[in-house]
Order: sequence, then C-alpha cells, then structure tokens
Amino acid sequence: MTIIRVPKAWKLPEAQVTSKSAYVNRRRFLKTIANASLGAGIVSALGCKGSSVPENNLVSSNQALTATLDQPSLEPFARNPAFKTVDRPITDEILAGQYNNYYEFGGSKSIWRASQALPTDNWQVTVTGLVKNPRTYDLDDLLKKFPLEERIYRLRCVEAWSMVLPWVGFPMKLLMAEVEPTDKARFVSFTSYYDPKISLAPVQSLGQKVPWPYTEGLRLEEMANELAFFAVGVYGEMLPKQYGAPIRAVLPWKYGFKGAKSIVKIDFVEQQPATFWNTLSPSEYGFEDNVNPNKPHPRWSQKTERFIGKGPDLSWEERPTLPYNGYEEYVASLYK
Ligand SMILES: Nc1nc2c(c(=O)[nH]1)N[C@H]1C(S)=C(S)[C@@H](COP(=O)(O)O)O[C@H]1N2
Ligand SMILES: [Mo]
Repeated sequence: MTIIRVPKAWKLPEAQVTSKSAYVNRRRFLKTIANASLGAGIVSALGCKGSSVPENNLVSSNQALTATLDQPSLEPFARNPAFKTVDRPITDEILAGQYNNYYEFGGSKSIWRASQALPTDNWQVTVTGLVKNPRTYDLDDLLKKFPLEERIYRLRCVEAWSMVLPWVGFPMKLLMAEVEPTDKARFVSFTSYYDPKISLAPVQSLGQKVPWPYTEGLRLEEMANELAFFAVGVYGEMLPKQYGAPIRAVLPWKYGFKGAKSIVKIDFVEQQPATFWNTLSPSEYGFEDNVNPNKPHPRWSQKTERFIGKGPDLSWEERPTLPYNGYEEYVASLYK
C-alpha cells in the first residue's frame, strides 16, 4: 500500500456535533480561500481494482471546483435527530467535492471536472417492475412528494477510505409505500444514467468488457430499513454532479459502491439482479457486502480505514473499521 502521509497530527474536532450553521460557516470560509492552492497530495492506495496509481492534482481548491459545488439550496428540510452527529466531524465540502468515485467519468478520484458533462435537466426516474403503482417521476415530483430531511452519515468505501457527509433526501421506504411492491418482489435494482458519448474513454483498469450502465441492488428488507436513503442533496444544497446528481442511493452500513449515483431506473424484481461490480469481480464485490472489519477484501484488509475527513489539507487518520460502519443497531437483524 503506497500512501503519501500528510504530516499533520489528528486533533479532535472542536465539538463532536457539527451543527448546520457550523458547516455553513465553514463552507463560507472555504469559499473565500477558494483560490488558495493547498499544495498537498494523497495517493489512492487501492482503487476499486487495486491499482496504486497516484492521483494527479487531487488537492486543489479553485473557482472551477467551487462553482460545481455551488448549488441551489434545498431548505427548508428537517434535521433528523437520530442522525445529527457521528463520532467524527463532517468532511470538508471542498475536499469531498474533489474526491469521488464515478467511473463513468474516469478511474481516478478527480472526476469532478469530467462529471460536469452529466446532463441533469428534466431528470426522470422510472419506477417499474413488480409494483402496484409503476410511475415515472420528474425530479420535482419527488422533491414535492417526500419531505426532505438531513442525515449525517459515515461513508465507507471498499477501498478503505472514509468520510462523513451531511446528506439531504428521503428514506427509501417512503418511495416503497408509494409504489407498493407486490408480494412477488424480493429485490430492487437501481440503474445509473449512462451515455457513452459523455463518458470518458473506457477506464482501462476495469478491463475489456464493462457492464454499463452502472447498476446496484438490494434485498427488499434492506431497502425498507430505516437507514436506506435517497439523497438529492448534500451540505444543504442540491447534489453536485460529481456526487451523482440529481438523485443517488446512500446505504451507510454498506460499502460505498452499493450507493448507485444519478439513478434513472428503480426496478422491483423477483430474482437477485446483476450488479456492476459484482459482474466485474464477484469475489471482490459481493451483492450483499456490508462494512465488515473481519471480512478482508481478497486483496487487502478491512480492519482499519483512512478517515480523510479532517480538513482541506487532506490529512487523515487511521481508524478501526466499525462493524456495519457503526450502524449495527439498525441493521444487524437483517443478517441473522
Ligand atoms: N453510477 C455510479 N455510482 C457509483 C460509483 C460509480 O462509479 N458510478 N462509485 C461508487 C463508489 S465505489 C463509491 S465509494 C461512491 C462514492 O460516492 P461519492 O463520490 O459521492 O463519495 O459512489 C458509488 N456510486
Ligand atoms: Mo467505493
């Protein structure tokens, strides 16, 4: 594992609870230093396919980047008291906005620029398959129909880095109540937007045959869990494109790859659906993978993670991986 260590001691945040106003202030601060070059560097240790290729120009803060993060506010929304805080601070917006996985736009973390090609106007999400009320929703329908709430969740990538993000969205179970899956439905499949014309040249590390579009899936009991969330925003505003605008799945007890971005189709099915990473490499990316320190990835340990949320200088702290990413009380019963 090759990592450039950024020499900055980890300090506990001023407060465990980062209030909305605190991060909004932080955000203003970050925007005022938007032109400062932060000059540090970090190397992606693994990559979903285990490469140790250095990330180029990862740490930067410039106007083009902050412009991508400047989105319409989603307020008013409730702040769900159950998810107001976790045991670590919210990741800086400028950092999180330039450290993304979105393979449609390239195989590095620095896809924020390329992902701006994603066309999000007049977005529609089709809910289909084994449901009583199939329907195609405009994004506005979804925003009007479901009360928005903010939830601060840990995010743990299978590559062993982690962040904390303040999502805005609605629980998946509310959509289920609307569309009413039939008794036959046992799984759900999410399909991400895909257009080979706007995506980058094929990511070489993925090999020859890549099963686009990106798909992911859940058992229906997982989808109905309290934690399962559709995010339409982050940091109080609509999702920037690099996060998977305008709607993506967030499943905080599972590895990040389960959270399909830029969803265009939600399909209720009887059989376990094929998924992108599972099709590419079934032994490395299981359909039902949950964050689990005791189940190593075939090519690396999952015992610890690199929490890269400390600040815009990209310093990070190695922390023990939590079973179910710290959400055991909500989800352990699903896996008895
Ligand atoms: N469509 C699509 N969704 C995706 C991915 C992707 O490459 N394409 N990457 C996944 C992975 S591996 C992770 S860790 C998260 C990253 O989300 P973030 O960039 O918002 O932190 O998105 C997931 N959803
Ligand atoms: Mo990931």
